[in-house]
Amino acid sequence: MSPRWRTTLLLVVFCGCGRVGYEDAVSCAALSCGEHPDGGAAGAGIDADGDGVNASLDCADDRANVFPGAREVCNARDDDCDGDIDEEGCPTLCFPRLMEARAYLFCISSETGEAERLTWIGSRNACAAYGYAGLATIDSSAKDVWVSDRLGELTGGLPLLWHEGSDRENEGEWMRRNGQVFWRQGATVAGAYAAWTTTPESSPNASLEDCVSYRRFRLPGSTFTALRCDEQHGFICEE
Ligand SMILES: [Ca+2]
Ligand SMILES: [Ca+2]
Ligand SMILES: [Ca+2]
Repeated sequence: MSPRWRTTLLLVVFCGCGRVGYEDAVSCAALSCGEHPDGGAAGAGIDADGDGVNASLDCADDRANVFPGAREVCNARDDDCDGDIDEEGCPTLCFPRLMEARAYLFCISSETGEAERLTWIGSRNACAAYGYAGLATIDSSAKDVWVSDRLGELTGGLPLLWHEGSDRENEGEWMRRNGQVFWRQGATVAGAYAAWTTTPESSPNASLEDCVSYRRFRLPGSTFTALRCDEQHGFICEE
């Protein structure tokens, strides 16, 4: 029996939902429909992360997206508490890595092949489909170094990879999805982090190159390159 169907069956029994679809099973696990096998009402007792599952049944009571029956995301973690990590598999040539307990997914080319290449928006959407919040926010020197090191480990090449940031809305004002502006009219915004190889304004095509990509260089600090958003590349997701 596949892990997904094993999970579904477990949850149908577990919650008594009487439904068999995987999404139903997930919503069942989110306690739309019943009681836990300990006889307690759903959500009763200690539930530090507020995911509706008692600590006694939750393999990570400090993570609201981890509980029995949760979606198993490709993230180097056991999300559904069945003891197996990423048993549903990962997208082709996408590799999960953890930085300070936060998961990142590197979808890249490597010696063995190439991950799906997508536009910047397509990459954002793919990250969401893979269970991530969006593209990676590379907003510190420490994270830049960490990403560079992971790419050194994962690929011998220097692929261009989409990450978070664009000036699509206001030309010259580079913003991440969290609303943080990190570069404005030729200068790093105070307290923000930017690491351009060459500054976006210096390109003759600056008005067209509105999305930021990452390329590992010998030294972090010069890893950002502005590209046209409809170019197709690998990408880095962040939860
Ligand atoms: Ca949890
Ligand atoms: Ca699992
Ligand atoms: Ca997982």
